[in-house]
Amino acid sequence: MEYCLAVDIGASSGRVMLGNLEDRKMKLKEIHRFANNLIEKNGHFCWDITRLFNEIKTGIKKCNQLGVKPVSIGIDTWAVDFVLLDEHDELLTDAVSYRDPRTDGMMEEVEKIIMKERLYLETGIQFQKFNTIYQLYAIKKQQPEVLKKAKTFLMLPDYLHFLLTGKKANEYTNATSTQLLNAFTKKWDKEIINQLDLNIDMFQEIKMPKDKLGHLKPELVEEFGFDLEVILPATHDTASAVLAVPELDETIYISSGTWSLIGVENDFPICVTKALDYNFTNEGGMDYQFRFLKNIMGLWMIQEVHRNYEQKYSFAELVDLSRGTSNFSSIVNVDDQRFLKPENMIEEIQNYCRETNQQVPETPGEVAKCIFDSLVISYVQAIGEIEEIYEREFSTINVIGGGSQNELLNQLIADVTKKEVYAGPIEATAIGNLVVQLIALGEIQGIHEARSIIKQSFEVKKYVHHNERGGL
Ligand code: LFR
Repeated sequence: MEYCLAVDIGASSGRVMLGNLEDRKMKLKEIHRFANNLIEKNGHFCWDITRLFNEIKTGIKKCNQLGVKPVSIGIDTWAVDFVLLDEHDELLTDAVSYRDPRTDGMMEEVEKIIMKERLYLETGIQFQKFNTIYQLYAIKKQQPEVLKKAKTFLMLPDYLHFLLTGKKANEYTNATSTQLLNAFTKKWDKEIINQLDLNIDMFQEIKMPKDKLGHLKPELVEEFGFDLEVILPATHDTASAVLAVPELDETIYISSGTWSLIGVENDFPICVTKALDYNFTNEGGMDYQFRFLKNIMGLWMIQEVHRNYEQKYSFAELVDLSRGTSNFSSIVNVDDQRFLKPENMIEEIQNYCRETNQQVPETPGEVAKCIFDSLVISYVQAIGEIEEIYEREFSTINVIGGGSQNELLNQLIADVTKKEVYAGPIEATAIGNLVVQLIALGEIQGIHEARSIIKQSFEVKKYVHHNERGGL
């Protein structure tokens, strides 16, 4: 019975989870949890990557107190963000966040060089102004000397794995989110990279989930008192999360966290015009599956509101307060870029309502209701687009991730879509991360078996629509 460590870092918190199989059921124990947030550094919004690495080390050391020696570790985070290293493998850049405005206008600049349609046909990736391609182009325009010195490009989980092992690689699922990987060859798209005059040599070999990257550096083995092998999970958190959807055949998933990722799984990328028009992406997954999905602004909005109210109300209280405002019905377009990183989310929502001649939310309950209702409207629209492209209806929706604990939202989704909603597992991302390590270790035979083990191991709640309500 092997123990593995899954490190899952999201935009608002990270956790180190210890996992193993017992009687063909998966056991999961959170051994360390830490906060994550944006910090302002050198004029940019950044992630505190040094602190995050120290938190990972703290988590690993906790195994000693528990008397457990795991054999492997894998790290996942959000996508698109990266660091550049110089010839001495020192950081040339901060870990700038995708919410930083440095990419403003970059999508338009890149479009002058590569036609949108072509970029989509080659990469299958949606157009988001924060994609790696636009972040790299921003560096090229704003700090050309940095790009000239860059010898290594690593996405954030790649960099954290490098700090553990000293080994460099670009993991496939995360690399697809750069919009620089060819969806068909599954390799770096040299033509696109050359056309943008980016140094092709800084990109590393693409490695797949399940590949073994290497063992810990000797100094870390000494510090922890035991060795670990880095087994690459799907390092893009959404790729890991979707692996943990218990049954995918008939269902639309919503990976619900800071973002809501809504879509279906496929054997091939879908790059038809409609998919481009609706801005759906085809992100790479385990075993070369594709996640055809759409990014919806997600719980980020309520997380920011929670922060703006100076944590005076818990998330559960905001949900409860929203229940008492049934007459309030203003809606915002959650996908409007103004909500990506506004100075103050409450004021941004209020201004939107004012500008669109709707009732302005004043109380915390009204603000929360406006967010939840608006999210559900956006889900319904995305589901309609998926069904239109697939020319079929899906009967169920599986909500996974931290957001699947929001019962109000789950019920609302069921009421409005009239589909059955299954909620859970909550720790989908860590579970998906772990199963890949367990597959690599030969403890699970493949993703099909993994999904059936997950189904037997974790609670999934069912929501059916209330006919009498049926709508917002
Ligand atoms: C979710 C996620 C999304 C990605 C966004 C930015 O955590 O990874 O999949 O589009 O963050 O990286």
